[in-house]
Amino acid sequence: RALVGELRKAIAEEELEVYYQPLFDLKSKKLIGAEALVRWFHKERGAIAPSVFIPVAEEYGLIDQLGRWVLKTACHQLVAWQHRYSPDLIMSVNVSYQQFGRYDFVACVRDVLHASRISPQTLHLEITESTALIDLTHTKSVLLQLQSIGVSIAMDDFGTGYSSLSCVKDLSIDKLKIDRSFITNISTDERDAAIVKTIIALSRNLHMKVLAEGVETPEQLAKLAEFECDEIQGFLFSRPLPAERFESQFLGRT
Ligand code: G
Ligand code: G
Ligand code: MN
Ligand code: NA
Repeated sequence: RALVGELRKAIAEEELEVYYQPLFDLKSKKLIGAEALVRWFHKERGAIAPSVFIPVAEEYGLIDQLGRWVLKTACHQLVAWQHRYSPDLIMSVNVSYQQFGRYDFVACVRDVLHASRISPQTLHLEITESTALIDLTHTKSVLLQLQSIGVSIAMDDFGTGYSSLSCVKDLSIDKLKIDRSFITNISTDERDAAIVKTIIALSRNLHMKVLAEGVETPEQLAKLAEFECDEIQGFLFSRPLPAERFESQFLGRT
């Protein structure tokens, strides 16, 4: 596909941009940090969605380079914000299965931490259940290595995989990010509400943090408060924003 060549060029010429979506503590409503989300603004075609180009990058072996660039960019942004605003701010970065599967992934994370000088405790890496289950032995080892450095692991899109419970049984996970498909109807569908409540209880019992993704309405937020979810993210608070807008909107006024 022609898109591959263009993507290769976009990565090389840094035509990509990292956007940031705020993460909040539900109880205190305080900003915790951000999730880094890559964006591609093509000169002629305009914005190309990650759901279009991430799979292309994965298929054609570009995701490792792209992922490293996002990680590096997000960590450098974080260190600037930590200096200016608060040393406790965290950055959550998505990791694709191909990046995660590489023998030098931990070394790459270590390099980026070293270069940016952020405290490892403020970096969270998001992996999906399907990534985790490709090679459980590898996953266990990588998670332990990352956690021994101090990096936290979040299970992204939690609940949508084929063996969500096996993941939390066998792996050391710091945070569950409840997939937004469970949040959408939480205030109207008792079954969805029961599932979310149960995932929150699961997190508590296994000493994991829990975040609800895709919060779009005050009604959903009220349910999540009732269930005592720890953290929230979604369009109700903000869409992913370019760094400058994130800063002026969520950090500038602290
Ligand atoms: O931001 P948006 O909702 O359009 O993202 C669509 C998908 O692309 C999501 O599944 C998200 O996790 C993924 N995505 C966004 N940024 C990155 C990134 O930097 N690396 C990887 N691997 N996936 C990303
Ligand atoms: O797969 P992952 O959870 O990393 O995907 C994150 C994506 O979800 C982001 O690209 C972001 O654009 C999208 N997203 C974030 N909040 C909301 C929301 O409240 N509603 C919807 N529909 N999408 C959201
Ligand atoms: Mn994510
Ligand atoms: Na998700």
